[in-house]
Amino acid sequence: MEKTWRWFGKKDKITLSMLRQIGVEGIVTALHEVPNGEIWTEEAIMDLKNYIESFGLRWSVVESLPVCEAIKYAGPERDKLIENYIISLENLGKCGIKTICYNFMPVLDWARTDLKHKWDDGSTSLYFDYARFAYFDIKILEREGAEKDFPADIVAKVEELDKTMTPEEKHDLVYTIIVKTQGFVNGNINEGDKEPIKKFKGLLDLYKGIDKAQLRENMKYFLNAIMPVCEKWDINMCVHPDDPPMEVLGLPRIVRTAEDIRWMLNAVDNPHNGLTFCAGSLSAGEQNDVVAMANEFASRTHFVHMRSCNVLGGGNFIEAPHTGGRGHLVELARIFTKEERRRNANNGIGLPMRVDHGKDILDDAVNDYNPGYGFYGRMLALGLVGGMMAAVEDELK
Ligand code: DNO
Repeated sequence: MEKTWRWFGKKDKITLSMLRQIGVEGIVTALHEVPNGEIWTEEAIMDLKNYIESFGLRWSVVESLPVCEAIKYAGPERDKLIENYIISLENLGKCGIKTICYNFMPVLDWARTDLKHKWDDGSTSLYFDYARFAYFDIKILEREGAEKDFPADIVAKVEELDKTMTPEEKHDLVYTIIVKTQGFVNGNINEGDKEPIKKFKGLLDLYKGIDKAQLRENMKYFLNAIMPVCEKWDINMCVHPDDPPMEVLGLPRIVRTAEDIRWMLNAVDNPHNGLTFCAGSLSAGEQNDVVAMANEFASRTHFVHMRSCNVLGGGNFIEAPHTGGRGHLVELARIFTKEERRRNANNGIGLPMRVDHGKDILDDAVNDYNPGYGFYGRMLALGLVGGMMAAVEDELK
């Protein structure tokens, strides 16, 4: 697999020359300054591409070309937004960038409740505490009917928490769930937004009456509309699984399970409609057998995220070191390396892989990196996963 790295553009403190030194081959990035829904021009794409190439690297993957909410909930402006999306794809195709990651999660991209969960050794990981998430939903958003979406023991924990949560803790929880984890991925709420909770509730309202079946229809509509431009430029679309792979905040989520992925690949049965195999997101769901899913979906996987979670019971999970957890990354390295060889025999296209989130170690804690995207932790993870890949290459000789 091609060793890639998520880089947040010229403003990223982690520079391309640093990445060259640690064995990165390809870059995963986006035109982060372009607001969702606007066209990515050929000039802007070429400018960034040339910059990346001037460091001896390749722009391997776009993560993400965001899909606007109105496309997801089928608002009146959806066709215009899809038209813009197609023009952006066309421009990317012209510039030779052909692997595009996106997601179809309503309102909330990934969710965590704690960005600095401590391990005994002093390092920290991202963490999801189901009861705290329920607290946000029931007590802070005060979403109508939210209690009914949680098991009784979680609702009881929420009542307990309510006795002790300080205003600072409440503020941190809101900031973590809807601001800090969202803004940098072109999310809906950005640093400095006034009244983020009000804005967030307004977004949730857009999905009233949209159930799983309707969201699936809307995804199918979107995919059918973009397939011709993907075929024209040999672009592979790869949907990112829902993170975590569960329903949240009363919103439907449709890329959570093997059954969901099977549905979406079959609904638009075109090789350009593919998957980002995010082992981290998938392994956070107890229902998911990650290795079985990798075997089943390898032929439609166009991008791999190597990361692993430990499920802790009661809906909680922690991001594990890359050698541990339910992601079984060694086996995934085997499966996807074999898949890459099969494809190389067919058409010479390599399979890009990035290590996803690392733990925060060493100086990561003092640098204000985007959550999950520290330098040292990811460098260590790349070393670990790179070692797995080298061992697999050796096995397959
Ligand atoms: C978080 C990421 C997600 C992902 C998008 C893809 O760290 O995994 O934000 O990039 O969902 O569209």
